[in-house]
Amino acid sequence: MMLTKITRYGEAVGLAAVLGGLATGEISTHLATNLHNPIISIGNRVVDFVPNFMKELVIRFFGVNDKTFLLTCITIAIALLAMVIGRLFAQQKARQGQYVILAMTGIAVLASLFDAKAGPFAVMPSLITGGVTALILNSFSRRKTKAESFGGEYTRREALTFAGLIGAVAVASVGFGRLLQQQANTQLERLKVILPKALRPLPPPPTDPALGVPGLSTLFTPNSDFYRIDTALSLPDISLDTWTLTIDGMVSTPLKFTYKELTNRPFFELDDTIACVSNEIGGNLVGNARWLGIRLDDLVKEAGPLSRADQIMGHSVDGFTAGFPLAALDGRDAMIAFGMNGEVLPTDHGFPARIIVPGLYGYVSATKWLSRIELTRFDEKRGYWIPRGWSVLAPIKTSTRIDTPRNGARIVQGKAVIGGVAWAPTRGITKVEVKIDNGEWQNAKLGPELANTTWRQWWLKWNATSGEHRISARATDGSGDLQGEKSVAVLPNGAEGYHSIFITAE
Ligand SMILES: Nc1nc2c(c(=O)[nH]1)N[C@H]1C(S)=C(S)[C@@H](COP(=O)(O)O)O[C@H]1N2
Ligand SMILES: [Mo]
Repeated sequence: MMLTKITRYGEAVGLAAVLGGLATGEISTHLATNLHNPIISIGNRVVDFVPNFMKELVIRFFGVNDKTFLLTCITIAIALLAMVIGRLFAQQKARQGQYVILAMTGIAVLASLFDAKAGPFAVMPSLITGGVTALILNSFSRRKTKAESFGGEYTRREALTFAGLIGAVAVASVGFGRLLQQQANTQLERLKVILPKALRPLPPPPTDPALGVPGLSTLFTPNSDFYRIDTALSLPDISLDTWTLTIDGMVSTPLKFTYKELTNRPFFELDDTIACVSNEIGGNLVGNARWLGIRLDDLVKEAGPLSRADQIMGHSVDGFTAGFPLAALDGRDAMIAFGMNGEVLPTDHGFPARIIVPGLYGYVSATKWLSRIELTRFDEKRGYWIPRGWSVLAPIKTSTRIDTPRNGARIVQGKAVIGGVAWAPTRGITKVEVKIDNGEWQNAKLGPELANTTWRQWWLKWNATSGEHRISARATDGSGDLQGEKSVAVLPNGAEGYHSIFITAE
């Protein structure tokens, strides 16, 4: 009876001790830049080393919530181990408990060593986390033994456990508070920025057809709904006072700019649809925005690329890299973007600056939290995703998505509208066709074309007869090419195939 009670407390105390350790570790991450708590460090390694097929499965099931899923898994694993440790201590097996803490700390230390820009302090948060956990548990187990020698009063033990829990929660909330405060600082910096207007602003967008077609994607994707894909488990914390952008590598004149210097250059606007190579047919890893920034080709020209350079590689402050051909600067409006849809670039979309190259998938071009542009060679350097099995060259493939009705929907028979978006940056979309059941391909109505870099909305009215229907859609791009019909997987250079849905009219 008494033993089970101790054991139960043991698990609670184990959780509290690990929580206390993690919170202290988290606080220690604020002592220097680029430090991460063990959960983030371990998560970073999982992101780096997890095989492609698993990554695809996770993206398929959790979409843009893949990070939450990963961090939750790691947290649950740590919580389970914390309970095991607590139980070992409660059962007077403190030594075994310490070995488990040591092993966990070892894994975290190892993981943190590989964090981007990891200096000698990288291992500190993990060491502190492990150390504090061990300290809390050791002091608890000593006191417990003492309490038992007094006769093992429950109330005393309960009080001690309670105190331990409260203490840990207090420490944890301090850590959490710091975390929020830190993010608030980045947000404050962002909110203080007032970007210049474009020299020749684009005309205000036309009336959005989505107003008349319920369920159709809006012409521009609001920033809050814009898909987010990156390897960053914690958003980089960047201060504009110290942030700079370097252009170097195979150039005659390496350059370095501050935020102020860059945003004093002439601004232009670009309507461009960006897409992730991992977007499945019918998926939502694609969005359209009005970007605001400066010309990338001008900047590269100023640095003077050497004739042997053939690749432009963006480096992020967090170590991510993306490389695309220097030849892609062929006059298209490649941009260093500082603004998105009338706002300062949101933190999760790359504040303070990112690259946008119309027509290329994000993983080879769209470096967020940009800190360096390196002129290099494809046979010398490869971007983050290339050794992981993805293609070196990655132009965006022509695609169509049916937005409405939703796959599996039950609609009312009679008048209905089928609608969606089609994109083929930088070729543009000239035709979208829809096929209902075994009918002919019918031309859909096309929405306004902002530029050949943006998606086009499309819709088709039909009279839905009672029963089940299969609806497919396909697009033709500005070069007159029909999108690929055969189903092709996202790996290695983007999905192909017509989007088809099944619905029931009743
Ligand atoms: N620093 C950084 N930039 C990055 C990535 C990343 O992991 N880290 N992912 C790229 C990928 S794969 C895509 S599809 C786009 C997505 O941009 P978004 O999150 O603003 O939609 O960002 C690109 N830029
Ligand atoms: Mo991507």
